[in-house]
Amino acid sequence: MAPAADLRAWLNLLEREGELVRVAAEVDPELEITEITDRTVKAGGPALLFENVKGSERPLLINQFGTERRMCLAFDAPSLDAVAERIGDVLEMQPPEGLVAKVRGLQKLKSIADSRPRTVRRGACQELVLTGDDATLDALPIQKCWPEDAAPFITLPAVVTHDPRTGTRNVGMYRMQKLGPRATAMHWQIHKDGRADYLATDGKIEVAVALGTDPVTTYTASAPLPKHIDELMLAGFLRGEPVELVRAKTVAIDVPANAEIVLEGYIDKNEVTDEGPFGDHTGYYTPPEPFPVFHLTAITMRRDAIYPSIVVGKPPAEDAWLGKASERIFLPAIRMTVPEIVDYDLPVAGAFHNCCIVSIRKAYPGHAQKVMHAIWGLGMLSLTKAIVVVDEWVDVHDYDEVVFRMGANVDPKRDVLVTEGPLDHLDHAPTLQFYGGKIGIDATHKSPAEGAREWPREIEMTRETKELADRRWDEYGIDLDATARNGRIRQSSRPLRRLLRR
Ligand SMILES: Cc1cc2nc3c(=O)[nH]c(=O)nc-3n(C[C@H](O)[C@H](O)[C@H](O)COP(=O)(O)O)c2cc1C
Ligand SMILES: [Mn+2]
Repeated sequence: MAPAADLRAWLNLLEREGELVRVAAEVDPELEITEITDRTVKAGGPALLFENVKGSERPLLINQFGTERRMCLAFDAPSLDAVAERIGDVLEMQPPEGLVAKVRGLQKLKSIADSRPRTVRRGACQELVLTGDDATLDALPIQKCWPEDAAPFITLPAVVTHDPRTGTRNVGMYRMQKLGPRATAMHWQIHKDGRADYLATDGKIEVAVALGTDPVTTYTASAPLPKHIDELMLAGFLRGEPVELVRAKTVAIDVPANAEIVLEGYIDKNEVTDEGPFGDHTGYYTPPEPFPVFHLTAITMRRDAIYPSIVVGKPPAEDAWLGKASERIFLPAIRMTVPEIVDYDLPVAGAFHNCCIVSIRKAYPGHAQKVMHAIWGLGMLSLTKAIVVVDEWVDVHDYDEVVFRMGANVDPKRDVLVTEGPLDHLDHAPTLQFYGGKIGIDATHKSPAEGAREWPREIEMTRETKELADRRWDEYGIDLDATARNGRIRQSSRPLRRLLRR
């Protein structure tokens, strides 16, 4: 088995796994689909294929990534950590010793070599080629997600550009507000690679937008890779086979051949428009702000193309698991530069950039502060507003335990670092946009070298007594569920808990 080759194969898989519901009833892409999807996502429900969307011939797919199980199915992996391990294996390659290690090393090298996208002559994404007045966004069931949204927004695009200086390809997920039948805004935030390609351009930059690729390729458009790394390489590596590309019809850009729909066009450096308001993944409306304008030159698509969408809003929303996938997949790369990091967690409720809990193998005074500064210097993690550092034995995914350590181990005067730096484009809390305060909380055990008194010992029952109680439990006649019996507090079954459980 390998990850689904295209959206069709993915839908078949979801259907076989009981993970897809086809909705035949007519639904409105204005607000109604959001309400249905939001309820379904928050209940951990299935992917939805709306076959009859008011005002459009095209079906709309949503909630394909809404649960951990579906995210794992997308990667054809037993867990997201297993996906990360495959990357860790390659990153931590050592010169092989012995024949078996050499053969294995060669296989790993081959898997990297095979990740590079491959160009092909024909692609299903070009079964229909619409140019001029025939190319109209009115044909697509674009959602207006929230009541105060300025217009309908394309929410799950893979936007392809090339750096005009180096030619390097970039693929990113940036929402596109519909401005008319042949124009959208392009929400390139200031920290993003797509924005950098645009800023480096004189005059016009060509843009292609793939909608409805295989799930791994769609995911990689959201992955926070360094600028010089092509997202489609990562997609090829994670798929175990190269992404196939065809040359677009009206721009000099290669596009994923398996896409359902491709929008081709250009952006003029000097043309901006007010984008928004948009009900954002912060849980608030992002107010209008100038962004570039994308002009459509062609739409190509499959004859019976399916339009993919996603709704963001108050967390947890469907993007939770796209974010969790990045959290897991990037851990090996983070460990390459900060090896003392054991694990980290970006709480869904913290919209990913608001909070980072990190566990470390603490080795010297000030080590927690060192790791805070490292995170504030690492790629998109640099935008993190609050960092909590705990010791290696603390489960960063268990928020009760993290709060316990924050309460038990922190002297706010000694252990809280307040500093400042770049913040997320969408963060409305800081006084200035893009720049403001950051907080680091050191919840590790402290030593006298850090100004603490002698640290007390944690309570632990003896092994013998635990084994005794295990052996005798039935004799006591106390009926507890298995997790509580192991001494762990039973977790509540609220949907958010379920979403966060791994
Ligand atoms: C559903 C979804 C919507 C997103 N919308 C935007 C957006 O409108 N603008 C933006 O800059 N980033 C957006 N992002 C985040 C980017 O896709 C992400 O930062 C990605 O790494 C950008 O690619 P780049 O690093 O090549 O610029 C979105 C992510 C998801 C999952
Ligand atoms: Mn990029």
